[in-house]
Amino acid sequence: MKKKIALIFGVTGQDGAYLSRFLLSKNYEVHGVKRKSSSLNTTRIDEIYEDVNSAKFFFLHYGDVNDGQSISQLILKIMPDEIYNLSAQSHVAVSFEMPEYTFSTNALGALKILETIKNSDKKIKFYQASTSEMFGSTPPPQNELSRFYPQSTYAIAKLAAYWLTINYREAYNIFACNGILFNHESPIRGETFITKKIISALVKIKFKRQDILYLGNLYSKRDWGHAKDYVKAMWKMLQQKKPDDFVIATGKSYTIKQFILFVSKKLGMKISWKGTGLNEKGYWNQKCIIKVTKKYFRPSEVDNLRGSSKKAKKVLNWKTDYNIHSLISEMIDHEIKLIQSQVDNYS
Ligand code: NAP
Ligand code: G4F
Repeated sequence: MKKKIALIFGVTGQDGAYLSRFLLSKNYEVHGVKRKSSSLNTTRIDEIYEDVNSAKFFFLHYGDVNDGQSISQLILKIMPDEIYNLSAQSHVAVSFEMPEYTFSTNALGALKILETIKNSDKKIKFYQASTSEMFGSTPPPQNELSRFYPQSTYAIAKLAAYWLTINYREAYNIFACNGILFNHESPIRGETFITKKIISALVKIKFKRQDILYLGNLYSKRDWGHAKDYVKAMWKMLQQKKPDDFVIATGKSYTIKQFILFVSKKLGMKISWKGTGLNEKGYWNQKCIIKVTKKYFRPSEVDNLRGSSKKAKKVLNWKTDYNIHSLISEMIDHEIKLIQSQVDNYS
């Protein structure tokens, strides 16, 4: 049987790496778009090349979604069956510092891909990486019918891409879907996102490689799942008879402080808290190891995200293999192995 061809924008990111592996396991030929960078940015997918079986069906191309002409040429050359647009300036806090770049990449990037699909002779299916951030200040539980009230340029740009996806589906009969994914994490999550930042720092503090962890708002709530479970939902959306939009979430949410508690318990570190607001501090073995700093607060915050994936469970038969505790354990094990390998390299 002829292999299906998938093209992934954002292949070098957390989800791009998991989705590549998943699609290769489903017998796809996978093409990924990577940006030109001055140093290596393919660490998350390097292993795929080292695997002789998957490397034969895995191809990388240079590209940037801000460069419409090259993106269009690439799509028309590869002529994929499915396109997954995972590319984004994906950090909410950074979008307050780089609003124009974020808007261009996250909104116009999707438009450039959709325009090419519209003008192509082939019926190319399209997945758009939409986000729970679009719900912003709408209280939980959030589902496909909840009101959008974004709180950052990141989320506003994603909302534009969300509506472009729906408009191109309705106006031009394109098989285009929005996956409205809540936070999902993994050992290969970017270092500056909260889960990875906390786990990496607490492991380093325990092994005496770091003294203090600086954080912002400890009281926002997030619904955290595992990226490995979430990329399966992306693929399932494109295998349906009709294109549609789906919320992907665990249905459980915790504050940042509760997340710290789960991690510290697994590490056998008893953290006690003193003070409030910017003076709140976390102590371990009588030493201050966590401090709150204004620097990491956002001009506007999304306080409470907890999604309902009833529709995805029913229509896609989407199931999860992980919960927050197995997610944290896997992330901790990964950080400990990293530290141990550094010790081995120097001994
Ligand atoms: P990520 O690790 O930050 O990956 C983002 C990817 O986009 C990277 O491969 C990055 O390349 C690429 N990229 C950035 N700017 C680009 C550009 N101008 N042209 C082409 N590629 C570009 O993000 P992720 O966690 O895997 O998330 C995947 C997608 O889902 C993102 O769109 C994100 O906004 C969205 N999302 C994520 C979550 C979550 O909790 N993880 C939840 C909802 C939605 P470099 O490696 O070169 O930087
Ligand atoms: O881990 P975060 O940076 O993720 P955030 O802002 O929820 O965005 C992530 O999830 C979205 C889906 O809901 C994606 F669309 C997006 O691409 C990204 O993957 O922050 C989580 C929470 C926030 O409330 C933030 O204010 O943690 C709070 N926080 C407190 N201190 C911090 C810090 N966040 C970061 N990154 N760093 C801190 O020091």
